[in-house]
Amino acid sequence: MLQSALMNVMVKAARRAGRSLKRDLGEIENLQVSLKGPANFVSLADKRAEEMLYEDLIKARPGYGFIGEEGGTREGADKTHTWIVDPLDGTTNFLHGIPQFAISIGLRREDTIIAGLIYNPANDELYIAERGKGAFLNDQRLRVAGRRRLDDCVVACGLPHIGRGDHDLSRREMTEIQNRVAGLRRFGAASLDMAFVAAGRLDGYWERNLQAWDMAAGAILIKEAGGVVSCVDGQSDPLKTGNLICGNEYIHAELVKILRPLGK
Ligand code: 2AM
Ligand code: CA
Repeated sequence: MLQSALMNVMVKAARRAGRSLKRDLGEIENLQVSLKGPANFVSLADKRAEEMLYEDLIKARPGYGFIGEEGGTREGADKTHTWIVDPLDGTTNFLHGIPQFAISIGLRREDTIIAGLIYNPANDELYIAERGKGAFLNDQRLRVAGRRRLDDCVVACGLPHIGRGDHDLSRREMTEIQNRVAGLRRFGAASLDMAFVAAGRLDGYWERNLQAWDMAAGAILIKEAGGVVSCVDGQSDPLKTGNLICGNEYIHAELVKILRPLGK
């Protein structure tokens, strides 16, 4: 297991915010949500979780910057370190009582992610990674899957929903990949899809129009598990472009080969 002062801070923060999300999930399941309706309730749940994470992370590392999905960017005195946080990734799943959502915490130093954590409070799966120290699920060291042939692979994607993204492009991508793989999945929480790639459960995953906080922690998990993360062009940093392909080196290359020409 990975033990460091930094990771202890991250794990403690995630577990506290996770307890809050889990309590709120219970409310959703009972459908006893506020008069304003479940969507409003969920946005309260993630704001509350983000404030807890902000409090704990900034208390432990005063001066670090903080980028959160809910509260935007908060600058710190230390310009080299920034927390990149999604307090509730997989919001739509959460809203529907589907237990596939997570807290995602990345720590960036200069331009490099140096630590990452993804925590699903619904099933208590905790994924952590630190640069040069490996990636872990609970106590277990992670390694990406070793498959080399797409037709043996289970691959996940994201799908744009109403009013977002390029639906035609997404359908073309799905058609191409569907024809080539053993199984295509759509789970709906980007951070957990990346965690599943790191854990070798998924052989690959791609999605467009993501944000840095969806991917920061997942990117270091996959790299520390021996996998490859890039933008759809096969090279650029997905945290900068918002579109992502990941997998082991073979499956990543196969996905890039199929998907890159379609986006043009
Ligand atoms: P969210 O649940 O925190 O919004 C769904 O395909 C995945 O994409 C989720 O991880 C979702 O994160 C993420 N995502 C990022 N930006 C999105 C957007 N503009 N619309 C829908 N999902 C988005
Ligand atoms: Ca998200």
